Amino acid sequence: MYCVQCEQTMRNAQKGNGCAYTKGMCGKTAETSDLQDLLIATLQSLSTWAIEANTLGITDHHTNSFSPKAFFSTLTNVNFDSTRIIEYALEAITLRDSLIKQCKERNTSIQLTHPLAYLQLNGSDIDTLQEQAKHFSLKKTDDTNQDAYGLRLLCLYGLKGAAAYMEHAHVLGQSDEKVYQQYHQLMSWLGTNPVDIEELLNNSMLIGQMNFNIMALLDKGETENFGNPSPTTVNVKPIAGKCILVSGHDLKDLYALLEQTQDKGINVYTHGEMLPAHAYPAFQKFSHLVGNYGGAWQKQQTEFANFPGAIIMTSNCIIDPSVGNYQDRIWTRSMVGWPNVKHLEERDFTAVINQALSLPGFQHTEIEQLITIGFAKNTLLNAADGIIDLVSQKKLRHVFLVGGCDGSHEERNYYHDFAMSTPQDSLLLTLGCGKYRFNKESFGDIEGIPRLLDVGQCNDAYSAVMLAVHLSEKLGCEVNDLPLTIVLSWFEQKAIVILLTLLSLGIKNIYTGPTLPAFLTPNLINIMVEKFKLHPTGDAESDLKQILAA
Ligand code: FSO
Ligand code: SF4
Repeated sequence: MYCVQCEQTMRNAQKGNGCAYTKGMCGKTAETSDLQDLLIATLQSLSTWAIEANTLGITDHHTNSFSPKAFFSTLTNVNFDSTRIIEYALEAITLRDSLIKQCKERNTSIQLTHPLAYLQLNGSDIDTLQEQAKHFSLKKTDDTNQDAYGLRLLCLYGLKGAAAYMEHAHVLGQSDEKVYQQYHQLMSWLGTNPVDIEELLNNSMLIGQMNFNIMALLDKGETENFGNPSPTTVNVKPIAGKCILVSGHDLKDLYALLEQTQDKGINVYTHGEMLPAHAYPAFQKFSHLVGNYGGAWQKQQTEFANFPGAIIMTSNCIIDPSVGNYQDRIWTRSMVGWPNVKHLEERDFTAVINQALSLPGFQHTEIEQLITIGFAKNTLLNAADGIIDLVSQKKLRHVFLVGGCDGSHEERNYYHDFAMSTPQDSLLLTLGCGKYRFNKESFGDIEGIPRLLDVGQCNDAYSAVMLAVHLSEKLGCEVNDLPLTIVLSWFEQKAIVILLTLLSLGIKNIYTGPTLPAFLTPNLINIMVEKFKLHPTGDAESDLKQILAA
């Protein structure tokens, strides 16, 4: 196996970075990791023919939407089940062959030279396919061009993040043929192992720009389906009664579950990235959506173990449930998978509901603790004039966006320390699961505006960008001239594509950590620092001083 896609990857100065033995730090086995490499090659083959089919006037929405969903299964902490990865690979080849057939019907002499155009799987059993997968390993073989290799990985992981957001948008009824075509172009191009540094850098920016359009689609999907979020208080303590916990990013799953649990005597709790649901009007009609439980994903092995009901993982991040012995109480949905954990392909939650009714539920109601969320695009844009007033009255010095992913490493306390040290005359926007480092602390307010503004999920970075663009338009300046600093914590590939999106928008002086991606060479890091004025995070206090002094 070779995987270097996330922040917690193994780092070794002598042997090189990356999880490369029998199991990754996340628990992904060599078998699943290898099969995921093979799946990516099949998807690149599929994309190659999707482009060709498009030029011949053939568009297949099922094929277009299948690819990002299958690709999503290869992100960190999504799918650890080898049999499901094989199913996706087999489906990719079936869809690809169907496209070849349709293309040949329109152009009998069609012949492609792409190295993956005619990729065939050597069988359908795990051992044979794992053997075949070795030919598609992401392990670097060409030591003479490490920069190109690092950039290929940057593009691959950025594309993975974009694919995840495409799937989230698609679930909410949003897709765009132009985006699908751009995605296929980039997937197919990457399958040729490009080496030109400039082309790789340019295409990494294209991936970022594409993702901006995808995040706009996702925002549209969320608000058209569920309304515009507004500031809302959420209880973060348990209430006595039967219970179901819903984690991940898929609001549609949560909505379906709430409909199916109405009048069943079950309290539903959000976990992790599902927290923003409470702020949408469509969810506020459900009185049995009672609160939010637990912290960020890395705490699930103890928090899920102590949750006395059923648990649904609608997307990332799942980790080994056997550690907390709750593998019988956790259910996966969509592209999520864990071996021998029950999987729901459809939104019929009957079995989960019956299980929750058979489990004890919380025995006591704890004293309520409320947090405030719901500062997404509309609310932020409406607050823009007030923010400008506060700046002109010198009551607001700086706006920080401290967000992204959380993780288990201790260095991530940086984000807590940074947030807690921000001065009283500053606002603190946050999003993603990184906020759990500080979202239960008190930050006070400035003239009635809470200092801590929870924008939503990681993809709601779109809302924060729109606020920045809106403020710069109103003030007649560049986004980079605003008293605004982004402090990003990255863990997995969604965060990589958000970083690429911000860089492609020309946003400079982003602080990012807690460590830099292990797949970037020192030379590439220098390019990032010089070209984009990217700052690796250091010490919270010094970074804050440096930002405020600038
Ligand atoms: Fe977190 Fe996991 Fe949103 Fe990520 S739950 S780490 S960037 O998958 O998706 O913030
Ligand atoms: Fe290692 Fe991260 Fe890959 Fe898991 S996802 S195998 S922890 S690099």
